[in-house]
Amino acid sequence: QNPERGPGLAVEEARPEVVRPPLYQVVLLNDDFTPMDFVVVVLETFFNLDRERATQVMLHVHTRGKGVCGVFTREVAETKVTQVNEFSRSHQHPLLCTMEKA
Ligand code: TYC
Repeated sequence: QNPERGPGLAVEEARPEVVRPPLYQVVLLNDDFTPMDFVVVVLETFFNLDRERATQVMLHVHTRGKGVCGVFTREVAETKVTQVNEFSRSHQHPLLCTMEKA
């Protein structure tokens, strides 16, 4: 018997428990040296943005100082940050990528 559920619901129903993982914004920082074209390539390559959206995000970062590339679970965000920073360094650009809890 289950009085909490009112009449006609004597049987215990399984209530699927949904747990949402914490999300993290992956953020790109502006600098004075990284070429705009390189930043667009980074956004296309690692964040699957099309050229138009990548250009918008790059210009936002250029004018505002930083901008969100995407929102991911912690491990995915950490991987993106590492990949972008290693890619930038391997091309001798100072471009920096970080993450913030969303
Ligand atoms: N500010 C850079 C320039 O004028 C372009 C740039 C944009 C660099 C976004 C980094 O995350 C960045 N060449």
